[in-house]
Order: sequence, then C-alpha cells, then structure tokens
Amino acid sequence: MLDMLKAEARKAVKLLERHEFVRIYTHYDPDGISAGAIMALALLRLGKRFQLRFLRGLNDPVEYDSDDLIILEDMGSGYPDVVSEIDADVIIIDHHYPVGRIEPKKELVHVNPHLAGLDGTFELSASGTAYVVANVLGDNRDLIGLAIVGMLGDKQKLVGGNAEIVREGVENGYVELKRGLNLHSGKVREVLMLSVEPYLDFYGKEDELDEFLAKAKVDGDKDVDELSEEETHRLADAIVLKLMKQGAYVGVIEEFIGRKFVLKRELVKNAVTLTDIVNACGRLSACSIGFAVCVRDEGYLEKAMEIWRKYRIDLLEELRRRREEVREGECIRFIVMENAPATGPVATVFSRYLYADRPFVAVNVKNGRAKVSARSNDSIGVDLAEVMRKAAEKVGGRGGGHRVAAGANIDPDKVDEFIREVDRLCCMQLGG
Ligand SMILES: [Mn+2]
Repeated sequence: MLDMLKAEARKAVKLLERHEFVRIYTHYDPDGISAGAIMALALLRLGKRFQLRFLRGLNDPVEYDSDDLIILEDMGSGYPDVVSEIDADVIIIDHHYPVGRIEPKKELVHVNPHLAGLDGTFELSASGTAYVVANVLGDNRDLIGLAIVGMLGDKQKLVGGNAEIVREGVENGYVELKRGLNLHSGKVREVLMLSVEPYLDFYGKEDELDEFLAKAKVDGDKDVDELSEEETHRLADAIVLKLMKQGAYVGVIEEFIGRKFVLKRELVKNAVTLTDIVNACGRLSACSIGFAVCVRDEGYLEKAMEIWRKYRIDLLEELRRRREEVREGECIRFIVMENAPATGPVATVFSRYLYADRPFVAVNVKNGRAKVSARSNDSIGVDLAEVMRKAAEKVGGRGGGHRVAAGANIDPDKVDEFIREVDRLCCMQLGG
C-alpha cells in the first residue's frame, strides 16, 4: 500500500544525500511539529546538519540560500505558486490535496499520499509521511509514536497508510493498542472538568460534575487509568449520554470509546495527551517546547504540562463566553469574533460537540485580517475546502484545506459578504 510513497521517499533521500545543510520548515500544529521532530531525529542520527523553523503557513516568508535543501513539512502541496518561487532544491512532505502545478526552479521531490494512491485527508498525515521518509533514511521505526501524534492531531482514521504503519509499530513493540476510553490520564474529576476533546461542558460547573459522578457511581478522586472495568463502563455510558444530549457528532462518540494508543517510547505514553500537549505548545507560540517533548527531552516536560493546563483553561473560558455569540444562517452556523486568541479550536469544539448538524464557521478579525476556520463532519454532505476556496476568491481572499476542516484569509470589510457566500455555497451543496 505504501510502495508508491516509498518510491517517492527514496527520491527524497537521494536528494538529501547531495546536501550538507538542510532547512526544515514545518507547520506549527501537532502534525507539523511531530513531522518536524521525525525528520530532525532522523537527520540527527545521520549526523546531518539542519535548521528547523515553525511556520503558521506559507504566507510567512521562507528564507534560504540557493545551496540549501529546503524541506517543507505539512505544507507546500497547496501552494504551487510559492513553491515555484523557491530558488533551491525542495522536498515537500505533505498530505494536503495538491492543487495547481509546481514549476520548480531547481529539483523538487513531492512526497504526498495523494500522489501515491492514498487519501491524505484521513489515511496518512504529514508526520506519517515523514515517518515513511525517515525509515528510508535509516531505521527510525521507534518514531512511530510521533506519527500517531500527527494522525490524532489531524483527526485522521486508523485506515490505509495509518493502519499499516501503526500495525508495524505494534509488531515492533513501540506502540500498544488498548481498548478503553479516549480520555487524558489523571484524576477523573480533573480530567472531566478540563476535557476539551471530548468537550463535556463541566468547566466552572462543579456541582453538575459532582452530580454526574454520583449518578455514574464513579469516584472522582480515582485515576482514570485505575478505574475498574465496571467503573469504566459506567463512566463511558454516562459520558456518551451527556454527549448525545449536548448535540455531539456521532463520530466523536465512536472515537471516544474506541481504542487507546500507548506510546512506549515517548515521554508521555497516553497518545491523546501527548497530542494535546504538543497542540497547546503550538497554539501558545511555544512550538520548540512541544518539539522538545517530541524529541524526548525530559527537561521540557514540566514546562510543557504547565502550558497545556493554561491552554485548556483559557480555551474553556473562551468557549463559555463565545457560546452566546453563535448565529444561524440558512444552512450554516457562524460566529464573528474580534481579537480572539483562537479560531480553529472554537470552531472544532462547537462543531463537534454542540452543533454537529450543520457546517460551523468561525471568523476572527485580528491585526487587520479576518481569519476563518470552518468545520463540518462526514454526516454533512459539504466539501468545505471547495466552499472556503470559492467564497474567499469571491471577496479577493484565499481559502482551502480539507473537506471537513478548512479555512480562509479575507479582508475584514468583506466578512458579511463572505459569510453570505459561504452560506449560499453550503446550501447549494446540500441541494437546497
Ligand atoms: Mn497535517
């Protein structure tokens, strides 16, 4: 299944061998940071010199000397015009849908599951793709835990390329797949109180949480990982009921009671917890701390945990405030915010856990630009990548992404017009 991708990975390795110095540019989210960590460790093990930088996207400038090799991770496939301008050898390790045509100034190797018979939206992430490249470079099979971080961070499925590399990781003893609840590790009360995925709406509602635990007959002071099988079942049932009442997407319920990945080689063994920590570091402009945890530098773990806690509390506060500002269109729900600290997480949580029946669009006006995050799910028949691209184009902006998670950058004066166009396009796709 990964044969075509491996063939492309071999070309990447050939190109790598011709260079003394590599500049890696990667995305600041968990998939990008873990993909960066995979390539960094693989190069470090070969004694290859490199520099690594985190970018919000290819709208940020990429600096280089023409002798350098540029590696773009978790970005590049969607920006043929930007890549065509780079006057250096380039390796793209990405899983976003390739658009347009890249006309490289020098040599280009494009490693992307979409170009190798896989659907990169859910069958292999950038970090999974980096894992494949790294394992052509050398024996880097122990880095599978980082590929799982990218897979979980990008909400991918355990099918296709993901299934293949995870199976390999289990066989090699680097990963354990357990049945269990997809919750963070720690005291039940604290875990549920601060839970963002799944969003349980207990933050600031201690009485409600106590009542919930009493009803489920679960001791809140116990550790999640130490609950008996029966307690785990009762907790699972109670949470599922709560999610259904809230209006959550059924897919999140399947994810929640699915399986648990134990990452034997990572500093944080609970895969969803590691992913969340890395995500928090990226979101709070501390990519290098998330990266340090990914490359297993214990000295940064405590700082990372602090960042993680702060991130969740800030986000839960934000969600509580923003809930009242959600508005309805014909076929979408949307929210327009000013100077909000985060756009994507708000859209993700609202669309997955509270308003799963329609596409959700969050706009954030900040620093003279309007940043848009749109979210949907498989039970809604809408392609948000197309909607974002078309609607953004109409107002002179730029948009794209994945079918169920997309975004755009537009002029703040065009927000109303943009929302109307998004609503119209969604209605059209829904056959309205
Ligand atoms: Mn990604």
